[in-house]
Amino acid sequence: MGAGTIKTICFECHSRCGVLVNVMDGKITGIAGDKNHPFSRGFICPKGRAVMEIVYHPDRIRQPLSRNKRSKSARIESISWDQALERISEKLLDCRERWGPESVVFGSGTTRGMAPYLNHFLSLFGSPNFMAPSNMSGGPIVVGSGATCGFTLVDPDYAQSRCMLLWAHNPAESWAGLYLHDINTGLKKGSKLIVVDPRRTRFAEKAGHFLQIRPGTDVALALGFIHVIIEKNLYNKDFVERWTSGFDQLKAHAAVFTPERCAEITWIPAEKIIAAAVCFAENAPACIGPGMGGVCQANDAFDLARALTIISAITGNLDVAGGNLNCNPPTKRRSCYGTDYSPAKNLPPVVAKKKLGLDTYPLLEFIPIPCAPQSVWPAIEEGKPYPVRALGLFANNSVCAYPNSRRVHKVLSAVDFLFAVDYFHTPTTDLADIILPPAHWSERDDVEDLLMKNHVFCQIKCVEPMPDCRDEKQIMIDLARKMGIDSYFKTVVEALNHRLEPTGLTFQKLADMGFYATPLTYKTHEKKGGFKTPSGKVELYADYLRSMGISPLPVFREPSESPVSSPELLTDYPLILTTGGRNIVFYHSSHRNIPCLKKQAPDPLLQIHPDTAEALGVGAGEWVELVSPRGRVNIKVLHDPNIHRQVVHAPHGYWYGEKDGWEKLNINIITADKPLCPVTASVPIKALLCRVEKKQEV
Ligand SMILES: Nc1nc2c(c(=O)[nH]1)N[C@H]1C(S)=C(S)[C@@H](COP(=O)(O)OP(=O)(O)OC[C@H]3O[C@@H](n4cnc5c(=O)[nH]c(N)nc54)[C@H](O)[C@@H]3O)O[C@H]1N2
Ligand SMILES: Nc1nc2c(c(=O)[nH]1)N[C@H]1C(S)=C(S)[C@@H](COP(=O)(O)OP(=O)(O)OC[C@H]3O[C@@H](n4cnc5c(=O)[nH]c(N)nc54)[C@H](O)[C@@H]3O)O[C@H]1N2
Ligand code: SF4
Ligand SMILES: [Mo]
Repeated sequence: MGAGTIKTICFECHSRCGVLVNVMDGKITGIAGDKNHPFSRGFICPKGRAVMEIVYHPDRIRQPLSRNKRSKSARIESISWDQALERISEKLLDCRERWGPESVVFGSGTTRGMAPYLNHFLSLFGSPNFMAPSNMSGGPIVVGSGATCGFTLVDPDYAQSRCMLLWAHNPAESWAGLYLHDINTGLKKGSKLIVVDPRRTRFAEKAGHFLQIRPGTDVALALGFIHVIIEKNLYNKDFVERWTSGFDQLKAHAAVFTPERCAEITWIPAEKIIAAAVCFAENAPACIGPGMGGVCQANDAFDLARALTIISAITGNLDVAGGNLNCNPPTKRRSCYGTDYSPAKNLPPVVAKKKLGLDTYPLLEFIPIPCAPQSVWPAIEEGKPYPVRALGLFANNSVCAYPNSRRVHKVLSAVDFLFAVDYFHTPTTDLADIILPPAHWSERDDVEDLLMKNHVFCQIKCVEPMPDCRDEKQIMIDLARKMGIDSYFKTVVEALNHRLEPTGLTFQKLADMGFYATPLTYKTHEKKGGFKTPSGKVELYADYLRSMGISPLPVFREPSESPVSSPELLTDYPLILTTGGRNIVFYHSSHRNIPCLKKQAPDPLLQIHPDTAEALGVGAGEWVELVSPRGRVNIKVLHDPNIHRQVVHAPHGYWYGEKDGWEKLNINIITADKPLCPVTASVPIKALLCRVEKKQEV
């Protein structure tokens, strides 16, 4: 590993592009995209190219640290790995003894590889509580489409499609490595493109149909699509007859969502809605690309995922080439969120049922996704439904990433014991009792199957970890050993081989191959005689949900804060705020300290129509205050003549480089965190109200 070129995959974001990493004298000296990677095909983005600035950054945490939060000085000290793991071990064992294993929660931010190894540890330790932001990320799609057709909508087959519908999704910034090649292949072959977004994104520019939607009204638009498709007799009769249940109820339900009514709700002209729906229905095979955050951060996220699945179903586009594929990773039950690791599937039912959030969101017992942070906070704040005493956070800057940052800050300050694993200090590690330094992706071996369709990829270590930084899998192995959890993995290779067992490959063999793929299959329902749903059909009307108090049909509900549902707020907060559209140079709150990336987008920019800005007396480039009923943050004005005059957009993840930046620059200071989707606990951070204030001269 001293020198040479290593073919591996980049973990700086979800796309996991194939990369070739040059190494000299045990150090990374260069990186390039790998043209032979089946998805990214040579693409590499600025984050991937920044690998050397990230790995060799002077601020990288390089030793375990301890902080005595209870002492006045709260001084931070270096300690040995043995001391750090001893303290964590003692604390976790003590919590288990005194308050039960469920009083220990492990959390991770967006998936950065550790979910299976953390879940496996929790299963053996006895806690059902793995926390992740799934409720505001892909979770509602998985739950909503799973409840409707038995698989998830997240695998659109763009390259073979004749019509691509990007719904709240801007893959040019968010999934460039994974999807750009396929989308461009589709476009080159003449595929139609429909974009549903309040902002005129790069793909909206190219789209034949751009539906500029009022934030938070997506379910109404989706029901409008269904209405048009049924009214115009454009649905796939054969599929509907054979493979769906409840078509008549759906038809009656959608009947009132006429294009005119949808136009009033969504602010999209009726003719545009009709034209886009007709285009989708007439150009099969057609696929829907649902935004992972765009669709999932709404008060009706479950219903939106259901409605999108229904659009795909009634047009005959489920599980067909060019439609929305039904993919199973080759690692099967050992995949990233596979059931072999899931505490819900491995713990005795009475313990599994204690998973935080299940009392309020019972459907999540059947389609298990991690605990929502907002279901964990009350357990720390008020001991409800039982106390949580220890929290371990892996790759998660909760304070900045999660809505209502002040509350998150309070919660993390209040928990008895917090340990955090991160490359860099953040407002979250600032609250930790113990901080552990992980190996960077270029310094560890791993496998990846999440969102990789029918593929599993190999990530090969390029260089040894910085002295005293450690592969997180090794951290778990060392912790398990200290805690006497004997059945945990003994080596990293054993853990990786375990993941790969269903493929019949060892890690070493996969490393030689780079990746392994099973053949893509279509129309599983025809082979298996049905869909994996209670009725065996696509549940257009899901009768089985009624007993859980959930509407059998997708229902549109106004966002909780909107010109319609809270007109009393409009005088003070006249603008609609949507947050968190991705920028290719950053991953959430990460990368703000990487000079070559920071200089490309140094400040948070508020997209606002120039007329709106002018009426407020604020000019382009001016720092203003963005105010919601929950607080205020500083942000810089960016004129966007293409955004609606009453809508503004603010990016998330800014905090770095300014004292108390997490309170001054971070949009989540003013977002709301009450879960409003009654099924998935999704939080509505894409449709709120706000106002813009000129900054007072000081
Ligand atoms: N560079 C980069 N890439 C990332 C990430 C990152 O932080 N940086 N994060 C990753 C993660 S964890 C996730 S979950 C995904 C998110 O992936 P996506 O959800 O696809 O995120 P975006 O690509 O920003 O697309 C969301 C789009 O929704 C639009 N939008 C906002 N409000 C609404 C609304 O009410 N209705 C509709 N229809 N559209 C709306 C926004 O304008 C935006 O263009 O991105 C992943 N990729
Ligand atoms: N307002 C608003 N807020 C949002 C969103 C939005 O659209 N709008 N999107 C939400 C979504 S979809 C998500 S998924 C969450 C994401 O939430 P998080 O994943 O928590 O995002 P980050 O803020 O990037 O925090 C990740 C931390 O992990 C560290 N890190 C990176 N890689 C590794 C690694 O391999 N190991 C370890 N140990 N550390 C690592 C980084 O240095 C960083 O400090 O944010 C959510 N927050
Ligand atoms: S898009 Fe960029 S950061 Fe994401 S995997 Fe590809 S090169 Fe890495
Ligand atoms: Mo996410």
